[in-house]
Amino acid sequence: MRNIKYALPLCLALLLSGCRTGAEERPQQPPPVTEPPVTEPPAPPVVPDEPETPVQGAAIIYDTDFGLDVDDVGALAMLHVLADRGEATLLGVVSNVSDPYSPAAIDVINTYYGRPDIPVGLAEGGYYAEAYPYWRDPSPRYIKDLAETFPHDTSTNSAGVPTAVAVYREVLAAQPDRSVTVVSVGFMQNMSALLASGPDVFSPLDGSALVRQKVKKLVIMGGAHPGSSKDLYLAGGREMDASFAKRVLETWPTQTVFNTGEVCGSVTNGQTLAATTPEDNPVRASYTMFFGREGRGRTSWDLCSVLYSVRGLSGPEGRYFDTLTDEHLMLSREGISRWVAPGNDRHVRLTRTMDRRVLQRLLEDFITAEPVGK
Ligand SMILES: [Ca+2]
Repeated sequence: MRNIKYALPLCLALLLSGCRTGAEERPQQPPPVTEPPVTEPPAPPVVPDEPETPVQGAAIIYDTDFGLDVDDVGALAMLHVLADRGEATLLGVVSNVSDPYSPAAIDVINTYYGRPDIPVGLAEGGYYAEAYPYWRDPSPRYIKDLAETFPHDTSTNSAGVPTAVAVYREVLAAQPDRSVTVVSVGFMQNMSALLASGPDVFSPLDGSALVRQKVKKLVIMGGAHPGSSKDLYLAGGREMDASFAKRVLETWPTQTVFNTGEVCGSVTNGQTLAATTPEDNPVRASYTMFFGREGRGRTSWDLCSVLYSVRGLSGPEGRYFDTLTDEHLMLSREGISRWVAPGNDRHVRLTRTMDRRVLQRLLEDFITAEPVGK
């Protein structure tokens, strides 16, 4: 359109030589080599403003004890389905078990849902190095089977995988301020190490300042109301080291929402995977390997954390949760937790308002949905 302003002067200048507008007469001779009559510099190449993967919906980092229980798999599947629907963006996944099969198994799920390049990090320190269900013998170790059976490109040698802290710092540094939701569904040594981290190539900020600047909210699956002396994640697992959770509870600088064990303790998921999804679905395979047979469901602790983290208290199906802020969670060095009044402006506790069976159907619909494009 900009060339129009040159059309009239050009016509006037060329009047005597018979300027004509439009296509009223076709030339009898083959036209000369056509060059634009008005010379303008070529447009510079378009440089997109957006990052490579624009964030849609809730921006999520998922911190999981992937391998200890199987609801972590269902919750990761749910994040992918929410991402398929434009409701969430999975920025990174970090494992808080040190088992080297854990990142590879996470990448199996990411690959199945068409997101094979999501950064995956692994906990340091040797904690929980044998990621098997803590109440069982080590035999049903589904993450090893997943990594050895399904497509992925993540090393099963921990030396070839970035640390969880590195993934946290790189992902957070690249995001807008106060935009990221951290979903913690396992142990807390990654978040503790992040808080204690110093400046690096990704950010000049120390860990605490980086979290304060970039994180909107932390959602923790763990604890019980009114308290517990044996909560796995607060007490520090088999190592019984509560110092990681204690640091997070006392110094994490953003609002922290607790999905305590009883909120979704009666809500199951996964029982219809074998009947409704194909055999090459690794979510289905995880549940089958975990239980040793098909058709069994698992408690939806981690899935409820994902639902709240992405959708908040309510969604198209109605109201899922309410919140209470009149107490805060205290943790002793021995790992004994207790909710005590008054509130402290940071700790929020979820309660469930949706009927158990309605919520169960909703979660099952998520984890049995096939990936977009499959
Ligand atoms: Ca978990």
